Amino acid sequence: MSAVVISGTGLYQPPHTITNDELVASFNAYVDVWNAEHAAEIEAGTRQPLTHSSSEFIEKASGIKQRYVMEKSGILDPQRMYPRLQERSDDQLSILAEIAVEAAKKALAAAGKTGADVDAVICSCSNLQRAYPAIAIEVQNAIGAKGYGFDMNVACSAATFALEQAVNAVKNGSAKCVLVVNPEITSGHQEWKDRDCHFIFGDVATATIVERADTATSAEQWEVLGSQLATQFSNNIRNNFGYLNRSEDSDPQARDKTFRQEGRKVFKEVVPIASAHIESQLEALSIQPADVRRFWLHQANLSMNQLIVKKLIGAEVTPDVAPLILDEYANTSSAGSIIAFHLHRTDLASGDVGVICSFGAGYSVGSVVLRKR
Ligand code: CO8
Repeated sequence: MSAVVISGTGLYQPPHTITNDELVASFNAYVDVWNAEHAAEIEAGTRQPLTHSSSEFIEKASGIKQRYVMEKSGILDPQRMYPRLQERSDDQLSILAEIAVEAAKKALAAAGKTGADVDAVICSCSNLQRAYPAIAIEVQNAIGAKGYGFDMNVACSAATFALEQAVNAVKNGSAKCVLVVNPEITSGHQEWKDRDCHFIFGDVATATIVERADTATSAEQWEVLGSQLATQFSNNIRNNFGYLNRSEDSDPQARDKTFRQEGRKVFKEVVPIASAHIESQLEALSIQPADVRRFWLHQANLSMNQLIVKKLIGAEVTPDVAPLILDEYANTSSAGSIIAFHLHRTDLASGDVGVICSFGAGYSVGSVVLRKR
């Protein structure tokens, strides 16, 4: 059996950025208007006033300085606070497929492949634009790929879970060359009016080519030494948006129909889960954590990543060991660890080992151990 490699990755970066200062200015304007509108109830003590957000808090608590978004004016409009996206006709490429295709083109070029070389497409992300036809099949059609495509969703762990499906497909022979895409338009389901989480997410798309080593021709290849997935039920990150909302006669604008979390609980509970997960996978592969050259981790929180890696290697964590991209991109859900891998790997030497690891809603955690060829 040929080894399985990652032979190329690609990144699509949306055209607009929102800095923390811009975000906080619009949020605070919304708060002032809301408090003025509810002044009588606030005065009577029947409603609590909303509180201003702050850039200092955001950067200190999370490490985030800015985020990329598909559309900016709607998010920053205090009367609206979500993006303004144009509805497209059924014969146009959907926006989620479009950004996936942009990332895919770059990954294909990096791997020295064309769409015709691909015989499976997996679209894996935390928010799918529609129920069907699958976005993956639309991407398959747009790039001229053969074989099959399907969508899957494991929230922030969607990329690593999809990589395992891609590796298994190549190993068992159901595909020779798999394109995994992670289009994340998180701005559509972020709650921009909630001070606790309005700063968390950004939009982006990533793509990865997984193929047999004996067909790979790219200059840079990463052998997949193993992958490991785990889930454990938690309500601490949740979104109740879904196709039964109409039948339930529930309010489509209700708070539970967008992203919400108990951030502090998630932080506390997921750090030990993620570090134990990586440790057990490395042990199974007879690799010492201290021998891992780089950890490309899910990008939700700077301190969280430092704690996870510190638990593993028993030393202070430098950006060289665990690179950070969330300062520029914010949390891009499933795409975060792939962006880190995409942007921070060329300096590694042949034989170096690295770990891609994602963790988040579910809870879910997925890790993929790679060795540079
Ligand atoms: N500005 C100023 N002050 C604030 C703000 C704000 N914006 N927000 C909260 N505060 C205040 C609070 O009121 C509190 O004040 P006090 O101490 O007086 O009560 C104080 O700051 C501390 O608040 P927190 O305890 O909430 O702050 P934390 O230090 O815990 O930081 C974080 C909050 C940054 C959210 C942090 O808890 C965190 O990063 N946790 C980890 C979260 C995580 O990893 N989540 C993963 C979710 S992503 C995922 O799984 C993908 C889901 C699918 C994507 C969907 C896309 C939309």
